[in-house]
Amino acid sequence: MRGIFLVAWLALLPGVALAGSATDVTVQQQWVRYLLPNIPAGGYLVMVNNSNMPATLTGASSPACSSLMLHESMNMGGTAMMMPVTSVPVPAHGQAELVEGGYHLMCMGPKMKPGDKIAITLDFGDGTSEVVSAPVYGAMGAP
Ligand SMILES: [Cu+2]
Repeated sequence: MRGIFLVAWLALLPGVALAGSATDVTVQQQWVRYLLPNIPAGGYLVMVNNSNMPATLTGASSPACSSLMLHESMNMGGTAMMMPVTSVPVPAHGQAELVEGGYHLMCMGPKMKPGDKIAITLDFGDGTSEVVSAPVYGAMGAP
């Protein structure tokens, strides 16, 4: 009896550990701006952290991009620039926005057209990932 009880208890452990560390981030308002095949497409969205643990976006990928990078736009001595970043923090019970002029996704080699919906996988620091479907708009953004 005792042996069976121990095995059952151990089997529960991974589930308990997972529940304690799972990212509880809701992704909203996702969309992609597509210009031309040889111009990287920008990806924008809002991440809402519903938990009391800080979360971190650590990467992204999409079958519609040869690579999908995390970027941050900044102003360096009056010149607008963008730099790759390794992560974007999402504070506990807070949110992080990927927007024009701030953190954003950069889709290199975009294979899409306005009107499409592309799948974007967002990877988080706790090892979880989330797939969202993002509508593709043209230069003017949402119609
Ligand atoms: Cu960029």
